[in-house]
Amino acid sequence: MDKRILTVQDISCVGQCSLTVALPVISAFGLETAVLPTAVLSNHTYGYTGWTFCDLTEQMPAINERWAKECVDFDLLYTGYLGSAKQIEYIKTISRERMRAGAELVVDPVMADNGKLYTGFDLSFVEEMKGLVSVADVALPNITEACFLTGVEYVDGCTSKEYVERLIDGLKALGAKKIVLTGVSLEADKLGVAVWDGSRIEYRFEQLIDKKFHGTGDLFASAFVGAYALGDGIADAAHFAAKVVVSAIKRTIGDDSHWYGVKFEKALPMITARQK
Ligand code: PXL
Repeated sequence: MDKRILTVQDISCVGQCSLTVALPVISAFGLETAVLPTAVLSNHTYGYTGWTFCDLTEQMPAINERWAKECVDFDLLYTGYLGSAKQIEYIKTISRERMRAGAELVVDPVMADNGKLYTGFDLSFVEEMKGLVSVADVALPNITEACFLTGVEYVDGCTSKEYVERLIDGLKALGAKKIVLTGVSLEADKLGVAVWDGSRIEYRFEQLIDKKFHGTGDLFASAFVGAYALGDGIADAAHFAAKVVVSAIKRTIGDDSHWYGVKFEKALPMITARQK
């Protein structure tokens, strides 16, 4: 039987992030992808001056009830940007009730970057997110999110293995079984991931491109989920996802009008090429 993925995150109608990235990217792996939108926004909240926000929290139990009647189930549940802290409780229920045997919960605790929480998130949301990370099979934070989750101070730019391992230890203590920590830099010209696979830490790096783009975390997580669901080991899946992000950034970087996201569509052929 083919794998069926459920991804839970917002629809930002414009801005190349969250569901408008996850759905095409995971589908490009040849995987069936179902969605549970957490909110609908006119555009994402990073760099725009305002946005509309329609919270879909109470749709979640209603949709889950329908799915229960139709016996809908999933092989992997991947969560991203949430619309409210209450959604965490509903996701835990869906994860208990809608998963096939052996299914995994991948949690990207989307809430912060560059040392700061995103607009709309506060420390009480961080506390709730710790509860979701505690039941994750794979937690996928960036360095800033890992700092908020573990209480370790944020360090910008190059860090040490000792610092990275302190973050990983903190995430393990929360209960995450496997960890993919993104945005790791140990040398000035390299950026990559630190992966805890449940027994050891592995580092994978790509050339640093010294320009930040919005939505790359969602692109990374979506490409990771696709590769992981196809059977790649966790470090290989993370490394493939990093290559997808680098490719999308390279296709975006010369176009100054394209400030709101990356041209991930240009990287889709390297994903469809993997279809089995
Ligand atoms: O890429 C993360 C993200 C997703 N969705 C919305 C966002 C952000 C980050 O700011 O604002 C609505």
